[in-house]
Amino acid sequence: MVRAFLGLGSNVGDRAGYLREAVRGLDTPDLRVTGRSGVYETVPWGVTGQAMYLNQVLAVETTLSPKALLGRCRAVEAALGRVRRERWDPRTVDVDILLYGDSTIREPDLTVPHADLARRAFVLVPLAEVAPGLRLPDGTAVDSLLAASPDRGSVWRWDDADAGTIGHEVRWYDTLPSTNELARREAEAGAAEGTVIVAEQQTAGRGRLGRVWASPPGGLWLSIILRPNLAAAQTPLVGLAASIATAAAIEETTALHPRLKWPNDVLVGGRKVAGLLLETRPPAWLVAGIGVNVNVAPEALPSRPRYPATSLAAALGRSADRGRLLRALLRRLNRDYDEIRGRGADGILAQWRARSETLGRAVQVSTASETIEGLAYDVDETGALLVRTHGGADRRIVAGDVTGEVEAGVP
Ligand code: BT5
Repeated sequence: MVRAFLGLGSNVGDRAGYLREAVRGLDTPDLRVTGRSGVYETVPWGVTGQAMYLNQVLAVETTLSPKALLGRCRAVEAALGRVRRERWDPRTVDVDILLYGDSTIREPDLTVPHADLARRAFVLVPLAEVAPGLRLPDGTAVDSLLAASPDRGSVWRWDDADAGTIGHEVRWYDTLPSTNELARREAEAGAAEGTVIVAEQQTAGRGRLGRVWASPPGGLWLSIILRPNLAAAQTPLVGLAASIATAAAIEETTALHPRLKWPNDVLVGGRKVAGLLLETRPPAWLVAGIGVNVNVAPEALPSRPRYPATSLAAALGRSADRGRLLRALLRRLNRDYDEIRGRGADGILAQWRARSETLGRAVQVSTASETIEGLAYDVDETGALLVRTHGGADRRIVAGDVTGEVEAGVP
């Protein structure tokens, strides 16, 4: 019996399902699966625009030779539908031999330890979990490789609760002009509801009304393709839900307590940490673009923003985990989006009111045609802001920028 370690990866379709099937296919009398790590989600490495992977590492005990084990891995891949063409093709499931006892093998079709093992956090993290204290044949400790791994932050634990419509496929790009721009094109071309597009940086990130959105590396810049089938007047509710999800995800993954500024800004300590841009062609599609200043240095933010700005890293004094934040956001949005479509606006409005920085304040709201001053006293069932002017008239505002008292409290 030889103890070996296998690496599993999947980035199309029901990824977690493929991993489970692969474990079932591998576990046989001559190849016993004796341990398995948790499932981790990872940013695809070495490519741009591919869906994120799920990865897992298995500990096995086997009587198979290395060649026979390789044949078994290929057979399980083939049974699950993977066609090997290009090295970086999307894969239903990929099964690699990471380690085979203390052997070092250098042959054309088999390199053990696996060539990527020492460098890639998506292998090292689950390997260290399934075999604490493990050393490679040359004596190197897996833990020390992990400590030196540059991409540790691009690997996070996956939760089966993350398997909702929104985020079933998250495509990760290095650089895009604007994730919203690509998402709109993809939505027009028929992309599935819930497809998410993320970019490490944007060269033409945009805010509302044609404004520029600064999108340097370190932030979380994403767009979500939705097909909510709501009346046009109700689409702002999706914006409220997305900003609530953003605030809730920040709260869940950091110690911060974000507040919301109408319509869709997320504030930390009175400063804007995230903004939202909804673009829609009802009833066909709606794209929710979300920009979160995560690990963005204050110098990389606009020097004279319309509203005081900050980043999570600046507020926390340390960097924050973008992957966990992304998943927490998508999980929450899945829930609230279903609720809006099923039960209506009440739950979302209650959550928004509870986090609101705008309600109960004297505000100035600039719309396309005028500036309205008064007390912001509520939002209605479509997400419009209700303001009682100093003259006592009630105004309902569908789109605008809030300034005034809200800013007075900001240093
Ligand atoms: C927004 O606009 O707040 C919407 C931001 C949406 C950005 C996301 S990123 C992913 C997706 N793809 C895109 O191309 N966009 C979306 P608005 O409320 O109009 O705020 C824009 C104003 O905020 C600018 O005029 C600046 O003054 C300021 N600003 C620009 N970049 C900022 C940043 N990174 N953080 C805080 N404020 C910023």
